[in-house]
Amino acid sequence: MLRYLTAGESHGPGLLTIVEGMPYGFKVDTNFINNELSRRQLGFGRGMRMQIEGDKVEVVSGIRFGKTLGSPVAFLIRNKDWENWTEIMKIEEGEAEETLTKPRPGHADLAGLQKINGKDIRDILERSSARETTARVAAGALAKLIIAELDIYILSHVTNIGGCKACLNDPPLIEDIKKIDSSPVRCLDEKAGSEMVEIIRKAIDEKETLGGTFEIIVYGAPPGLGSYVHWDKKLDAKIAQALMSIQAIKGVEFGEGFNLANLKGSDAHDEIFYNNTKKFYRKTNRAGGIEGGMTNGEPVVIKAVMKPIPTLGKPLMTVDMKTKEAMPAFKERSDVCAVPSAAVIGESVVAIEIANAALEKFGGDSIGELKSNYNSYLKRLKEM
Ligand code: EPS
Repeated sequence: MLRYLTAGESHGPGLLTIVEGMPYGFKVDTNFINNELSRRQLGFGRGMRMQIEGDKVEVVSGIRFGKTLGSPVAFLIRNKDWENWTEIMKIEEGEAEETLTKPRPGHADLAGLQKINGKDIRDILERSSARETTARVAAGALAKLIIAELDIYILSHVTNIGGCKACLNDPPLIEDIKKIDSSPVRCLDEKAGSEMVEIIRKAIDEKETLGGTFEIIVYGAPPGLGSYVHWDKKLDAKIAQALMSIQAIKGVEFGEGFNLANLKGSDAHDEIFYNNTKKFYRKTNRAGGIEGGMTNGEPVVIKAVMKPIPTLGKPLMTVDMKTKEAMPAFKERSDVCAVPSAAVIGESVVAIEIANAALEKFGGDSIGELKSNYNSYLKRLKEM
């Protein structure tokens, strides 16, 4: 099992992640990890911060001669912006010159201060910031190395920004990733992509923000990952939790998802077929590749919705914590739309859950052991 922990404040010295449970012998190319980090930084609608940062990992432990040792892998990602925040985010004893006391509706600000009996919203926002997801994408890159060895691949693409929807005849395939990444909004439908850019431009002018939806597809997962036995091992539940933990994500669905409410039983499921080459298969994938908390051998199809970022250029009304007077929330530099980045983060956290389910089922302390266990499982499936 992969266990990971992230640390780091948005404007502190940097972010850290420790990933425990990576088996021995995985080749780790830091260029691949850094490329994942830069994919997370892309997207039209990001704020000035993304022009300051150029996220890169420094390997602190767990890798020798380019391969994992089986010990915890630790990465440090420095915040370039730190040099501009050394006073506000000073580590040594001291006091803030200015405290933030006007909580932004939609952020962790108010409930966070209430929770810790705090006085300065900065003590909350520095950690609740989505900057933290950088460390998760670094961890997700390791998970992608595990699943790639099992021929499992994952993609994400943006399906809606601010009500502008992508229209695709067929679901994207792994070979479409380059094209998706080259769109300024990571949308495979070029026409919708251009419209999305325009509505983001309009939102910038109007000092607004926009949310949207993205889809994640996992190709190549064998049947049987996850569990029909334990509530906390059901794969759809684990994936939903992982996605819901990404800042600003408000909903997750699998396959037909909420549309299942509109369908009859006979239209809601996927009939089972068999032939000698494909073995057991379906002609439809309304379940989104998961039945009974386990993969069923079809692509895993997940959608998630991100709310519009709550830091607004024209702030919503709030109450000053000090004076209790009604006034506009504080504002600071932020993004206008980060759905394309959220999709990449979604890929990373889903990759971690799939890798975990695979490690749980196939085990192995080394890459060789994992693969041989996996291959014997595939062989057995073929014989069924
Ligand atoms: C964020 C606010 C912005 C975003 C940030 C998340 O940062 P800043 O306040 O420095 O302008 O750009 O995202 C990142 C820094 C990142 O790497 O994704 C927030 O409040 O959540």
